[in-house]
Amino acid sequence: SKPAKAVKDVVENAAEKVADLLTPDVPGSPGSAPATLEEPTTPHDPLPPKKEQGTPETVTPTGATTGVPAPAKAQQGPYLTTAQGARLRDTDHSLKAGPRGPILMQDHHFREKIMHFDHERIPERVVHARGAGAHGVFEGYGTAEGMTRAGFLKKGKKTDVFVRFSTVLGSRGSADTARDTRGFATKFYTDEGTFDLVGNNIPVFFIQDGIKFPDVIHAGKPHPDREIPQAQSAHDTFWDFVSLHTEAQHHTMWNMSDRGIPRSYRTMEGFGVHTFRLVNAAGETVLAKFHWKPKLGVHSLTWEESQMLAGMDPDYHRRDLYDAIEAGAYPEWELGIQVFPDTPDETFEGIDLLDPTKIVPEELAPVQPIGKMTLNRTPTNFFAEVEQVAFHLGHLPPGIDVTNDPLFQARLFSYLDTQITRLGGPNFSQIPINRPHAAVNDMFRDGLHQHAVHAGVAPYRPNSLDGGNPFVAGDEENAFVDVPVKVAEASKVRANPVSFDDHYSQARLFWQSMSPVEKEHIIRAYTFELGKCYEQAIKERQLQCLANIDPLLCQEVATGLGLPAPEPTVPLADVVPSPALSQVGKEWPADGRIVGIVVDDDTDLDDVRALRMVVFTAGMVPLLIAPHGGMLGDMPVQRTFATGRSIEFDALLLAAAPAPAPDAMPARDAKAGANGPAADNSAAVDPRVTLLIDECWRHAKAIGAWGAGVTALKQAGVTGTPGVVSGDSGENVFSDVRQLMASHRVWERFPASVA
Ligand code: HDE
Repeated sequence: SKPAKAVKDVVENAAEKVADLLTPDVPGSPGSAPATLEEPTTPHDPLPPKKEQGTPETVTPTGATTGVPAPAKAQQGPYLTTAQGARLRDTDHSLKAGPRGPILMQDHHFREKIMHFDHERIPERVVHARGAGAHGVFEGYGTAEGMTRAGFLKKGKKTDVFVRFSTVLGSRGSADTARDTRGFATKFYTDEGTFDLVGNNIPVFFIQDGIKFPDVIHAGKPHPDREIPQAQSAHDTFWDFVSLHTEAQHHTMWNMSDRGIPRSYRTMEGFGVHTFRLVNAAGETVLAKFHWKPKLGVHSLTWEESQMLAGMDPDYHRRDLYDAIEAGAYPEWELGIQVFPDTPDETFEGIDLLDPTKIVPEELAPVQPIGKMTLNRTPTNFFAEVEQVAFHLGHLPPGIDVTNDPLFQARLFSYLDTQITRLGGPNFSQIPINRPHAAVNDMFRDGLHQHAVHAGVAPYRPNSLDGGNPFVAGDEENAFVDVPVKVAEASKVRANPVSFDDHYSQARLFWQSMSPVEKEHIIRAYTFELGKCYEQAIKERQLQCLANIDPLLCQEVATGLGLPAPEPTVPLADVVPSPALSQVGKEWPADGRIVGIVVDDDTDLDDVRALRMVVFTAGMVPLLIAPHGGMLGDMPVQRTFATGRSIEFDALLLAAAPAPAPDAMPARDAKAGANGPAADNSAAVDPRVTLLIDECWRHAKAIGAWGAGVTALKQAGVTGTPGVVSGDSGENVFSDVRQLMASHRVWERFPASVA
């Protein structure tokens, strides 16, 4: 056993280190604090045990305490113990009858350890199983004060948040970059009760009535016989459903667009989808749709990148989120609302606000910013926080209320219900990540996993035994307002309003709003997905839907499938394109982007050192890629030609043209890309570097070179093509590359075949 002094020293040192770790680093508006950005994957010592293993929500980052008593500590003291706290001297050997066994039934430590392990897993979410989460803070701008009484939107008010991003269809272990809708669920721990904004990165949904939800999900999930394909919509049952339930065509169009393969969670928009009702202190109401606008702009992967990532780094989005936060490049979104008058017909400019398959173009109702969210803390324990977080649309603070959107109404049932199975009973709001930061006094008692020790004898109202406690609140005490909306006098029916019958006009609006390169991507996506279907009738039915959206789109996909393009069966809607829907043609900050720098032992290190500082100062993360690992002078090599692959980098800089190493892949003759000029093979460059350039070129990333690096560009045959720059120093080249990165990609490299 260790001498007590040594143990004490270890614990105290660890506590100090943890205190350093827990002190939030300067969040820094990127660019302002270059020193806080660092390559997050540099090998470092294992983290010491946390000083305080109380749950993170006991005291929140903004200093607020939760509304419930401090929870039991998860881990205390330096010694390994049983679950009951008895110190242990051995956990590697079971208690046996002699060294050769058998194991004794009486080994209580063995039984407890294995019993607990056997039950470590809980059911994964029936949808949105794969996700990643982070903590942060929301600050209100005060601009919504006239419209809602919700306190967290008041000017300067700071509220802790926890966000979970997710894919929809895949299992918990599936790849992040599958073509899919992304969940964007935010828990605002407001002083007035938790508000869950459970949105997606796509502003519309597949179905208009929640009763179809099991059906659309059954169609999207793997086939029941073989349980394939995983995390894919490219299969018969999905296209069978969406071509039969044509209301799904608008959402499907978004999925087939670049929105289905985001570059990062940090570059996704978020949408509350449904129309909400806001109510102010005077009881006046407006209808509103919530939007999250990412500071970094909306940006996507290319299809090839997403496929490569699914194999090479299936955790890409999760890693990107956590690396960015750890590097100090805190992701930010502005929360905005589109506001509509609360008229009895609940429409705006002819658009039914209760139809969740419809958007209101931003050009008709601008998104008004009402606050900003910054994600600044990664989870301490993934299971405890990301897996156990439970969102529910009915978690609403005073000032925000529901509408009669039939999808919204169905969700109000589903989210509470699903947690009973997933989290094992009705007390999941007592799990630390789910605890409100407002005081809770709910009269709910007992049930599985009850953690509270409720005092008092009268959990009912009114009572005379507990002093009348709890009391009900009125307007003065900021009670929740169920807006007394009139309900139409009507018969019970299973039917939709007539306005829900238009299934194509907005899919057409989306298509017509895309730039040529985005249209090209959509065509390729439909052609790929339908090409993966076996049933001819399904392909034909979906082509009919495309014909009803846009004949050109239909024709292009039909050609790819080798099928005739049908004529439209509905009149084509006359739509006014919405430029806000396109991701191309705008400029954005490139904070937290990754810049790969190819160097070798002959490279001028002073130049590279200066370049790294400039990249840091620009708020980006430079990664040195060299033929071997270890150090290059005083700088760490972060990727080698064996471990670095193009998909990780947003831009590539070359300071070297390293000769082929013995372990390199065989060289190829000429540039493989269909649109690139022929390669110059006069200088032999390591083919892995050529591949790096080739892929970055194909994926329309900015590429720059100086010195020997220019030879590598020549060898790859990309010199003189759009977005490939050279200069006389790293700094010089980076200033051009930085400009190119503002547009996210060098779009000219995609020669689109459609106008
Ligand atoms: Fe969900 N959805 N959903 N959904 N949803 C769930 O709740 C459901 C819908 C969304 O990170 C489940 O706790 C129904 C629209 C997100 O924990 C479940 C309907 C939108 C998440 C459920 C919808 C969403 C979920 C599964 C149709 C965007 C992940 C686990 C009426 C506005 C939340 C859980 C997280 C999760 C039901 C439609 C977003 C089964 C019945 C529309 C982001 O309750």
